[in-house]
Amino acid sequence: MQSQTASLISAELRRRFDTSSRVLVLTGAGVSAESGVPTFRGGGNTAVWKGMPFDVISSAGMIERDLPAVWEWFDYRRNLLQAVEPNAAHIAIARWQDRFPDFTLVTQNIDGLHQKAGSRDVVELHGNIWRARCVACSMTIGLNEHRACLGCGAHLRPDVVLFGELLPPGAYERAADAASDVELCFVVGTSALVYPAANLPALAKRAGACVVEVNPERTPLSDFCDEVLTGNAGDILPLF
Ligand code: BJW
Repeated sequence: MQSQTASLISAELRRRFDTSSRVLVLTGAGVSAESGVPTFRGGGNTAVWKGMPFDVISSAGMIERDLPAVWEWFDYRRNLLQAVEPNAAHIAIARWQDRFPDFTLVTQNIDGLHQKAGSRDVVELHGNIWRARCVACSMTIGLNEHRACLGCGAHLRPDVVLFGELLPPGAYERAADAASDVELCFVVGTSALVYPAANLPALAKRAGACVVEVNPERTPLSDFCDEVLTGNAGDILPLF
């Protein structure tokens, strides 16, 4: 383990990790891959649903066009998630929150696995599959089998952010504020293709942070990062 650490993590990154106070971690689907949750791009089983690519079924227009199909797609995924546990990457990140005086975890994931691993106060940019939201009054509630809002009776929809929809009020602002004032920024398991989440590493870099990518594949961010740790998050993050 010691020699693996030595070869993968540079002395400079080790120093940054040991001395930074303000740290931000941005995660994407890849952080849950080792728990068995399929990613959106680059493999997995959920990229197509009944012949529809995920960026069609997970797009704003589908709520008006076919809300039952949207529920069916998210029910299917929620069922898969029921049996899934956090992996070593989620657990390492959850430990970091007590290690750094100022720690922000921002996730694009809707699976709730960071919270299940013990992370608190997670900034969820794309919502959460375990909640529903009223299409009329936007009240956010737990799932109920009637799929009707307890406040106004209108239809419920999954509380997730589809393509072309706005992020939850305040979520990006909170993430951007934190990113604009960090010393160290980890970008873990994201293809960095979806905005505005993909802007956050640039904000961190502009603030003078060391930006570290953890991913088995290269992404559009790789050349811009100060350190690229190539491999699975569950292997790499526990090395810190
Ligand atoms: C591992 C690993 C292991 C594997 N360890 N790594 C600027 C330019 C162009 C377009 C836009 C722009 N700004 C906004 C837009 C439009 C759009 C957008 O970004 N489009 C791009 C695709 C071009 N953005 C939006 O619509 C957003 N809203 C918005 O901006 O509102 C303002 C607005 C409104 C109207 C019009 C225009 C603007 C909302 C985005 C919502 C994204 N929603 C989804 C679906 C959520 C619901 C669902 O789950 O179905 O969120 S899309 C999907 O992608 C999901 C993810 O959170 C998101 C990001 O994916 P992620 O996490 O990066 O996963 P993958 O699969 O792409 O990558 C996995 C990575 O893990 C890979 O790199 C692997 O190598 C790696 N990996 N195993 C570590 N073991």
